[in-house]
This record gives sequence, structure tokens and C-alpha cells, in this order.
Amino acid sequence: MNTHTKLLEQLRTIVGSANVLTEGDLRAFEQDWRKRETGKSLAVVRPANTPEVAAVVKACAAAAVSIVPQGGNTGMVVGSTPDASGTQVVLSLQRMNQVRALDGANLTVTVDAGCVLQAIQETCEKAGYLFPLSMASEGSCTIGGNLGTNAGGTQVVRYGNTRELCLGLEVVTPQGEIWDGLSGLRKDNTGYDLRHLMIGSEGTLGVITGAIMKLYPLPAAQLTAFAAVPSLEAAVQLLGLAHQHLSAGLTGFEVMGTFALSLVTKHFPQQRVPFQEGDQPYCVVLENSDTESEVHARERFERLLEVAMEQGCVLDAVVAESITQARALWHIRESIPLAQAQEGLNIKHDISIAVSRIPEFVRLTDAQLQSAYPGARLVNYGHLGDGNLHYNVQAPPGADAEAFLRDDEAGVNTIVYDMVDRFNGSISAEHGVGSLKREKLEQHKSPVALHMMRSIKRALDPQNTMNPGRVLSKE
Ligand code: FAD
Ligand code: 2HG
Ligand code: ZN
Repeated sequence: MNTHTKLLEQLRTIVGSANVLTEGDLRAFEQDWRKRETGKSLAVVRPANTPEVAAVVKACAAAAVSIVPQGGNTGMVVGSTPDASGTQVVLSLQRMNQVRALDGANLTVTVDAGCVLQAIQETCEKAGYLFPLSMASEGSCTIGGNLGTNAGGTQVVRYGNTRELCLGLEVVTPQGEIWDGLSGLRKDNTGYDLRHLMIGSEGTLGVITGAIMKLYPLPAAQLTAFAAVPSLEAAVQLLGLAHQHLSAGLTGFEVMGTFALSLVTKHFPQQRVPFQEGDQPYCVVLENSDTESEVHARERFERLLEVAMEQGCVLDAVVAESITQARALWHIRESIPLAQAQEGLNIKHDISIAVSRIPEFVRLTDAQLQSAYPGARLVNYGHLGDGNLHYNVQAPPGADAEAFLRDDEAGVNTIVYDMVDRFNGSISAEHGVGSLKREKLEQHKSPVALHMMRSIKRALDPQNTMNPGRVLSKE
């Protein structure tokens, strides 16, 4: 019996035959969300609990078969799908989806890694607590994937990235050992912080099987406004005013270019974008969460918008009158990636720059791209409150998107990432590196940083069986 056949038998014994998928349509596990790559796995394995994950990892390590941890497979950088070799095991955490415990006094929730983000939010809300991590993929992405990528989302301006929300992890190491780090302590200075090493490691250092996450009290009121602004400079000015007027109440601040908004109304014509017909180049969606009352929240919000209009950084604004209206305004913003996907294959840049320098960055980069690739459509939007832009590029109208990517992606990326370097920014703010940005990482990270990263990888995964070729190249 060959090694792979023997391994498959062992895996069937560990998780049950029904949870070792080798046949049929496995695209949901083998193709990435952006449809950039389709791989072929040896099997998709779906364990039910942590000991099963450990046994699967041990069996794969003994057979020298590599593992690709997978949550909701919503990642943007081709990190959770297998390569084309047919020799990798996709380890799907989707069956591990229980909220294990909620501790109100400690303000923590303990969850299985395969819990869908929205399910965690809903469970916590029912118990009277806020779990603030939020993003458009929350109906499918898992907390394990959020931790694996150190995901950001739309509430980072107030609550931080996934990293800031995590108090502890349970991890299966590349050798199949279980590390229980679920203490839930807010203070623990006992040596290297392994939790922070695992967070953002994109499945290359181990499999996260459980996590203990921070909770917050539910706000008394949450109000959303949608504002038209005359420029990106004005959007940055509005952000400054929002920090001043709302302080910790500012829980969301997203910017959207007019072209990005026009893609939403083109592909989802039922959505209504306020002010879309105007001549403003950008709109902003902002959120104010208040611990006191809705009246207090509205007063502060209206005062902020009044001052912003007096100063000329807001042309027009609406404040949602109901939760339904607020959801509709957020839905516009959250639909942009879906509208872009409908428009066709595109080039994504998930970059961060100091907030104050974003207008200058965009002006210079827009000009260079437009002169090098006339007609290329710039889809610019994102988490301005965090200095994180999704500075994306869609093929010229009517052009073959596949050909545009094949012929021009490298050149477009060079222009954008060289400019990011000039501005001392990051080529991956929140999506991670995966395999799509691996070469770029190697070009843009210092040799000292790369050496330390490779040393950590070699020390923890000497056999290189944990998501090899992601983040760092196979050595
Ligand atoms: P997957 O895609 O399955 O995996 C992502 C990476 O994590 C892979 O490298 C994988 O190997 C690793 N991984 C998964 N589970 C584990 C585990 N248990 N242990 C170890 N490693 C693991 N991202 C943002 O940051 N902010 C956004 O606002 C945002 N919005 C999005 C909107 C849309 C419409 C879509 C499609 C995606 C969006 N994303 C966003 C990207 C994506 O949703 C996030 O990266 C998310 O964290 C991925 O979670 P997942 O469960 O789908 O992980
Ligand atoms: C978002 O903020 C996501 O909507 C996706 O991070 C960004 O598709 C993108 O470029
Ligand atoms: Zn984003």
C-alpha cells in the first residue's frame, strides 16, 4: 500500500470516512474566493474536535504530507487552498463550531476555531455583550481564519485588529502536540508571547483549534452617517474632527471613491447610494457608538457634522433614522468587494500608509497608473480610520480582465508597491501574504526581518509541512 493510501485509511479511522472527502465537486475547498487559483487536494479532512485535529496532524507529519488549514475560505491572498500537486491535505475546521463558554465577569468568550464570526457576534449579543470584530465576510469566515490572518474589518478604529481582541489560544503544533493557552489572562509576562506568534501566521506555524476573545458591553446606541466629501484631504480632516468630537464613540470610519460606489449600483441596482449623482469624489460612512443614549449620540453626531460642514470638509450628510437605514448604509460599503468580483477579475492592493499622507499617496499613484495604463479603473476605498486603503485596479472598460491581469498585474503592482515603500507603508494591512504576495514580501521586507521569520518557521516546523509556500517561500 503506498504512503498516501495508508494515510487516507488512518485519516478515515480518526475522523470517520464521511469526513475525508476525496471525490466529487471540492471547489468550495480547492478554489480561493477570488477565483485566482484552483488546486487539487489529496483529501479534505474535517475533524470534530481538538484531539482529532492533533491525531490528523500527527498522521500527516509521519507521512511527510503537508497540511493547509482552512476556515471559511474567504481569504484574499490564496492562503487556504491546496496547490495543484494533489498531495496536500486540506484541514477544514468547519465542524468545530461551538461557543465553549462565555464569562461575563471576565468579559471573555471561548470558542472553537471553526465558529463562524457572525455566529459568535450573535451569541454574545444575545447574552448582552458586544464582540466587535466585523467584516463583510462575517457570514462565512471563521474566528480561526480571522486569527490566522489577524483580520481587520470595520471596527478597528475603536477596538483594534483580531490580535487586540485575543487573550489566548489553543493550538495544535506541526508535530501534533496540543498547546493549551486559553488562560484568558489580561496580564501574563511569562516569556515569549506564543499567542502573538501564532496570530497572523496564516497556518504556517500550527493549527488554531480554540480561542478566548475579549468582549465589551453593548453600546446604548449606535448611529451611522453617510457623508459626501470634496476630497480625500477633506475625508482626513473629517476623521480628525470625528476623533475630537466622538473620542471612543467613533467605531467606524470608511471611505469610498465614487467609482467604487458606481460598481455597487451597477451590480446591485436595488441599493440606493445617497448623493451618488453629485460631483463629490468620495463618500464616507461613519459610526458613533454611545454608552449613554440615542439622544446623546444623535446630538454629538449632528454637532460633528455641523462643524464639518462649516469647515467645508463635508458637502452633505445623512444620519440614519433607524437600524434598517443604518444597515442599508453599511451594506453599500460592504458590497464593494462583491460588486468588484461581479465586474470581473481585478488586482487588489491592501495597503496601509500614515493617515495624514494618504491623499498625497493617492494623488501620486493615480497619476502614475493612469499614465502607464490608460483606461485602467481605480477602485479606491477602505478603512481610512486605520490608514488602510483597498487601492484596487480593474481592467479598462471592455478589456479582457484575464489578459489584463496576465500582462499588466506585475507592472501595476510595481508602481503601487514602490510608492508604498516611498511612503513607508505596508503592502499588506489586513489580508495577509498567502502565496499571492509572497514574492512581494521578500522584496519589501528587510533581510534582517526575513531571517528572523525564517528562523522561527524552521524552529517550529522543521519538516515544513504546515501550509508550505505561504508567507515564506519553500526553502
Ligand atoms: P480562510 O480563508 O479559510 O484562511 C485564511 C488563512 O488563515 C489561510 O492562510 C489559512 O491557512 C489560515 N487559517 C484558517 N483557519 C486557520 C486555523 N484554524 N488555524 C490556523 N490557520 C488558519 N479581511 C479583513 O481583514 N478585513 C475585511 O474587512 C475583510 N472583508 C472581506 C470581505 C469579503 C466580502 C471577503 C470575501 C473577504 C474579506 N476579508 C476581510 C478577507 C477574509 O474574510 C479574512 O481574511 C478572514 O479572516 C478569513 O477567514 P476564513 O475563516 O475565511 O479563513
Ligand atoms: C473590505 O474591506 C475587504 O471590504 C475586501 O477587506 C477588500 O476586496 C477587497 O479589496
Ligand atoms: Zn478591508
